[in-house]
Amino acid sequence: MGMYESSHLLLAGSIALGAPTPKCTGSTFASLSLPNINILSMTATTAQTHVTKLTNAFAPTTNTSTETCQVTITYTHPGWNDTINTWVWLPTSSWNGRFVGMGGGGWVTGQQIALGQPVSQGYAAVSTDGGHDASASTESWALSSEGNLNWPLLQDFSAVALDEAASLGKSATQLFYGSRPKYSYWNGCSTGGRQGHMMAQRFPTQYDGILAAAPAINWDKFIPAEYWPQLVMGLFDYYPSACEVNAITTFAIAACDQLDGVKDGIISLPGQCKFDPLSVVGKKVQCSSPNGTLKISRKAAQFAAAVWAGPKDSHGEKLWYGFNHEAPLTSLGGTTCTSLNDCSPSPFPITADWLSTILSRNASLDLSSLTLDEFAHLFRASINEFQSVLGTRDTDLTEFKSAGGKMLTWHGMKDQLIYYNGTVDYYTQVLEADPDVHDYYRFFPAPGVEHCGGGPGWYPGDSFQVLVDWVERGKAPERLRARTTPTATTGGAVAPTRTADLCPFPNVMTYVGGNPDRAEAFACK
Ligand SMILES: *[C@@H]1O[C@H](CO)[C@@H](O)[C@H](O)[C@H]1NC(C)=O
Ligand SMILES: *[C@@H]1O[C@H](CO)[C@@H](O)[C@H](O)[C@H]1NC(C)=O
Ligand SMILES: *[C@@H]1O[C@H](CO)[C@@H](O)[C@H](O)[C@H]1NC(C)=O
Ligand SMILES: *[C@@H]1O[C@H](CO)[C@@H](O)[C@H](O)[C@H]1NC(C)=O
Ligand SMILES: *[C@@H]1O[C@H](CO)[C@@H](O)[C@H](O)[C@H]1NC(C)=O
Ligand SMILES: [Ca+2]
Repeated sequence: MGMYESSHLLLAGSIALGAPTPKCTGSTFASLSLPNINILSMTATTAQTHVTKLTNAFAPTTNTSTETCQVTITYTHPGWNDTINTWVWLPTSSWNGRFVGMGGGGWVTGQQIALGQPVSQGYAAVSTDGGHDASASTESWALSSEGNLNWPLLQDFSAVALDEAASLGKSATQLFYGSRPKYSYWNGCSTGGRQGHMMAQRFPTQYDGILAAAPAINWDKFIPAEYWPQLVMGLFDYYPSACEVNAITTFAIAACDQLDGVKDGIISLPGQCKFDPLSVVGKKVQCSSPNGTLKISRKAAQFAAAVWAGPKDSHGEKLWYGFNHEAPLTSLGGTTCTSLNDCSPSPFPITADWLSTILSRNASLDLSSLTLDEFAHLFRASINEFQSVLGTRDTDLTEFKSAGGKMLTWHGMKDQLIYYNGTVDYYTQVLEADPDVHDYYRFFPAPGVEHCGGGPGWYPGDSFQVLVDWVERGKAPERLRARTTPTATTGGAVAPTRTADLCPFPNVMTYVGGNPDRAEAFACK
């Protein structure tokens, strides 16, 4: 943090020297343009940006109020009938000379609200709605009329608006401060992680550094695969309560916890866990809301085994990965219950929308009677129609490498929404294509961490600053410092914060002895 502060002052000082006071008016930005767009409107207003919520990599230690020039650019691609809002926020004083693009989540391309934190840290920042509002239903924007996909908006969400946001944002930054950003970064998790990979793959010169966590790459495969737990319940005609499913997960963690050498509720070596859920059939479990006692059923055990194994078609052909044993199964395998033995399906909305609205072009399609063959058919349609649109898995990063880019990815092994092995799969293929990938793209598995955070594991909260140091000081992260969340409780007591250094894949964070709350107890092997 100390080094960061001094570089911050240095850059701000060098830019302030002799520069005129920037004016936050429409005329300052009047020359903004791109050859393929029509700007419909543009506003620039000065406002105070208040940041109180301490989230993500930019978490400030105190509440901040930053005078900001907030620019909103509304534009269309002629002939596409789309309307995109792109927001550029520029701190009026103490700009740190850097620019950052902020990613979205789920179906959300990006939101203005994401810009507060980077602005409070001196960054010029951009985000875009990609042509659809964050709160809009999938049907309302992804279908242009009944039975017809809105392909332009899907392309905007996938890639097009992201590239333009970077170009417009950097130009606006230059027009405001009189110089281009010295360094440009991407910061995103989930959809934001996919977007970061998209930038590296398709627009390799836009960002010098990319933080792309728990990436929603392989979208064409993992999104339909997210429906698998619901399909399995339908095929078994058994809808287990969250209590029953979570109890099986708890048994699995208990059985495999020690395999990594430390009994801490985390499975750091997932490949070694051979827990058989049938071994806990008949075990009694105490439940609350709904209250009662149940015995683990054979069907619930088979459900867990099928979800851990991952989706397969009726010939037993593997379609995608399953979950690690420590990942909660109730986010995708959700049910709503009136009592312990009266539950109904509650699919995760993104995968349900994907199968109905996107793949079947019918938002009201009834998925509850989907057969295995129909599911496999939709899965293949998803690959055929969307791999090039949203798959985001070009494994040739040569251009990003030549441009001098650096990309940092981490993924929680307890991720309950995006199958962790999909990131392993992608990184392994990039590594096969270029044995030197380590020089510019590193992937850090995070044991015990859920989707983009949460869980008992070690969260790498300093990742963004680590990336900045890699880009600007050539300080490549050999390990990634991470900490457990102090609010995690064990037996009602506040658990101590544990520190560890995550290891770059394919190295494995390995317990070597000593106090397992301290980083020295682990090595990368
Ligand atoms: C920060 O702002 C929040 C929300 O306005 C407020 O509840 C909190 O007390 C503030 N904290 C400090 C340290 O000022
Ligand atoms: C353009 O999109 C709007 C909704 O944003 C819609 O009302 C209008 O019919 C569309 N026009 C054409 C020509 O498709
Ligand atoms: C994930 O991949 C590893 C090998 O890389 C394998 O051991 C493990 O079984 C896979 N897990 C799932 C859930 O597919
Ligand atoms: C469930 O049990 C808790 C305490 O064990 C109790 O407070 C609650 O009222 C019960 N709820 C129902 C619906 O019985
Ligand atoms: C959409 O699905 C619903 C429910 O299955 C069906 O009634 C309707 O005809 C379908 N619409 C189209 C356009 O196929
Ligand atoms: Ca353990």
